[in-house]
Order: sequence, then C-alpha cells, then structure tokens
Amino acid sequence: MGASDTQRGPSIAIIGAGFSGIGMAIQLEQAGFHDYVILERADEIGGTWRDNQYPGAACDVPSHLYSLSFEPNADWTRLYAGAPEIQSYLLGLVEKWKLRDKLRLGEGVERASFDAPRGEWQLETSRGETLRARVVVACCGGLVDPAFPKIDGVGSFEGPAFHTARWRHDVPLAGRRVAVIGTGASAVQVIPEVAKEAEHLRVFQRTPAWVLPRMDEVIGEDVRERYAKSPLRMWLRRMRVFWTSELRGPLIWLDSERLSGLGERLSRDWLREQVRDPELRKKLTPSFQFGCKRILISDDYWSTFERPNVTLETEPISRIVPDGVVMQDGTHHQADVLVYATGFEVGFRSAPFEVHGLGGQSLSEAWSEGACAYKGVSVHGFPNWFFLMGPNTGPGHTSVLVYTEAQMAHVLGALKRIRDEGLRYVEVKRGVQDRYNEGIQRRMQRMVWKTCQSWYVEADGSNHSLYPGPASEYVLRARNFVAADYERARF
Ligand code: NA7
Repeated sequence: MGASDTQRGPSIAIIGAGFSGIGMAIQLEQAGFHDYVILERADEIGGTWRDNQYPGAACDVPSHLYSLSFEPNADWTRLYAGAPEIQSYLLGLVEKWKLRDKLRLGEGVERASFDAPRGEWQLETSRGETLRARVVVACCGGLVDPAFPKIDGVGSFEGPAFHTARWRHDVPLAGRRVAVIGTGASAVQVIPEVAKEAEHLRVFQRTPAWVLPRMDEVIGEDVRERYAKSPLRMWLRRMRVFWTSELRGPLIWLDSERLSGLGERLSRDWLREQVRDPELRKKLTPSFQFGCKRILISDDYWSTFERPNVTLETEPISRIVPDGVVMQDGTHHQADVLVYATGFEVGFRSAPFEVHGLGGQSLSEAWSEGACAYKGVSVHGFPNWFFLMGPNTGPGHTSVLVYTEAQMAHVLGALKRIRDEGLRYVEVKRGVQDRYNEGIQRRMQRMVWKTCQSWYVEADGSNHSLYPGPASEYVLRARNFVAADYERARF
C-alpha cells in the first residue's frame, strides 16, 4: 500500500461519464477522494442525454426528481426537461466540479483483470494503454447500444436510415415519406414531432403500449426564482414527486388484476379522449397487463394518429427492402427515410467487456445464468469492483437516479473502509450475495413483469433488470456498506 492510500484513499477508475459516472465523481470530490480518473469511450460526457437528441427527446420522470439530490437545479424550464436541457445540466456539473481534468474521453475499457497480490485492477483501454486502479466503479449504463430489429434486409434500405439514439439532424423530413419502426418510450416522443414535419408518416407497431397523459408544463421564471432562493421549497417539490411515484408504484408493479385494472381504465379513458375512430382505437389498445412493459406518458402520441398524414401499420413486418418495408401479407410501403425506434441492447444483463476477477474467473461466466450482484453493486469473486445501475436496480415507476445515489453511498462506504483499515480489497461474501438474489427472484414472482415479454425479462422468464419493490426500501437496504457482508483482505 502506498502512502497515497492512507492519506488520499485508494486510486479509483470510474468507467463511463453518464449521469452515474459524473455523479460518482462529484461524490468522490465531496468525500475527499481525489485520486481518480473517468474513462469514457465516447468523445463527450452525457451518456443517454448525449446520444438521445431526437426531436421530442425528454425524460419521462419529472426533472426535479430526475436530477442529483446533491446538485439540485432551480432552473428546469419544464416539468419534464428535454434532452438538450438535461445534457446542459450535466455539462454544467463537469465545469463546476472541474471534472475535465479527470476525464479521459474517447478511451474505452476493453479488458479488466484483478491483480490480487497488489489488490489492484489492470484496465486495458482502447488506446492500447494499461491503467492501474485499486478500485473500479463501473458506470456503464443499462440502455446504451442501439438495438436493431431482427428483420431480413435491415441495412438494405437505400435512403437515410438511422436509430433514434443516433438521430441524423442533417436529414430533412419536410416533404418526405418517413417510416418509424417501434412504438416504445422513444417512439411516443419522436412520432408527434416527425408527424409535424413529414409529408407522410407511417408507424410500424408490433405491440401497442399503455399510455397515460404526461401533463407537461412550463416552469415559469417566477417559480424558478423562488426555487433558487429557497432550496427547501425545491427539496419539498422533489419529495412530493418522489412520494407520489412511490405510492403509485404498487399499481404498476404488482401482478394484481384489480390494481392494474385502475391504470388500464385511466389509459383507456385517455385513448378515447385522444382518438375518435373506434377501429384505430382497437389497434392502439394493448392486450397485456398494465405495468408489464414500461408505461408510456404522452400528451399527443395517440392523437397524432388522427392526423391525415399519419398511418398506423399493425401487420408484422416481413423484410426491409431498398425503398421501403414489406409486410407479411405482401403489402409494400415505400419510404424516403427509415427511423428505428427499436430500443437498446440491455446492458446490465451481461459483462460490459471482458472482466476477470479472483483466480482469473470471468464475469461473463459468473453471469452465464443471469446477471446477479449484491444489492446490484458488488459481485463475489470480483473484489474492489462496484457497479452503478447494476443488475436488478432499475425502477418501473420512478427515477433511476434515486437508486444510483444509494449505490454511490455504498461505494463511498467501501472506499472509507479500504482507506481507514488499509485493506487490500473487499469482496462480498458468496452466501450474502446468494441470499440477497434468492430474495429478489422470490419477490419477482409477485410482480407483473413476468406476465409478458419485454426487455425487462430474459427468454427464460427471469428478471435481472428491475428491483421488485419500492425505491425507498432499496435505498434503505443499499446505501450502507455493511462490513460484515464483505471479506476484508489485508496486505
Ligand atoms: P423500447 O421501449 O425497448 O421500445 C422498442 C420498440 O421497438 C418497441 O415498441 C418494440 O416492440 C419495437 N420493436 C423492436 N423490434 C421490433 C421488430 N422486429 N418489429 C417491430 N417493432 C419492433 O425502447 P425505447 O428506445 O423506446 O425506450 C427505451 C427505454 O428508454 C425506456 O424503457 C425508458 O426506460 C427509456 P415490442 O413492444 O417489443 O413488440
């Protein structure tokens, strides 16, 4: 152990500069851990909010909750801030905390291996360098890499074709026939915007979604000034949003037809208000239980289908061809621009890259039957390695950042132990991790998510994405680093 370990704490590598990586770095600064770097494979920070800049992109959680509690922002201009505003918030934090000095942009980690005698991780990066850090905090995000549908001919379209997370702002839509595949969370935001510009918009729906009104609103300058003057007022707003979602949570996540019936009724009423044509309404009505897939919120998604320049297709797609889309019934729809609103490869399901822990064991092998971690944060066999937004820490009803902040507190607890006791490493105990995950999967049986197919669940029906309970409960369980749950190895 070097002198720096006892004085400044162990050296740390944060992987990823999205919301969780930036938040973790600020927490390290605040706690006095200054010996760290942030590796980011892209050329700019921001993660989701750097990548998702399609027209209409916004967070579907109110911004006063979808922001860091230790960096409240009085300046949100809307209840649901748009992607550019969220990205500015993150860029502002980087400047405020002078994180640019710690950032290594355009440098991804390709392989990580643990050097047990030294209690140190070796990280091989995309620049061909090897970095050493005592502790790693993997902040790689859950929904990062765009997913393209497994349809014949993907890639054969001759016009501009792009994913919502890689929006081509250089492609004009005015006067053109645009095809959008997908009707998930990104689609409901982009479709109303594309419809305003395109000559004709054709939406290809595989599964209709339950939608509720978003009721977005502008936050006026007077209100913003009041928040700036009174942090307490702003905190109370955050608490109001948080506890409202907590109370609504069971309606969304429990496998109870009585409870989900309430949400279904609200959504059906909203559909009736937005769409007059009964045939169209039928096509837009889901058949799966409310809450099983993410509930979408929008003030203008359904009503967009009443526009004369918008058509909804519900026949399954057979293949993509150079000039459009061919359906299974043989109908050929021509298009000039093709947009994939088809979601993401789910990241917290597998190792983000090659990771080798104690004895050279690989994380992919450890997770071959499903990704499991203790409180979503640490994995037996992989000492001094912590995940933010790891397995089973996603919410279906509230801000993911609430969970992430609890994970940051857990990591800080571990760092303090390592520093104060001069430890070589901490490693979560196998039994502790197994008991935790058995409990998670047992509770999963009462949750609605098992009743349909979605990105939340694996092909075998197991769920390694979401936390089966209230966020407040997760926070109480996860935020403390309980030393007894970990093996502590000394030099
Ligand atoms: P989602 O929510 O995963 O949505 C993807 C959409 O793409 C969804 O409607 C899918 O239909 C559709 N899809 C995928 N493959 C196909 C094929 N082959 N044919 C037709 N349609 C297809 O991703 P988003 O980007 O909208 O949102 C991701 C998350 O970001 C969201 O949950 C929030 O947490 C924020 P399906 O429903 O699978 O039938």
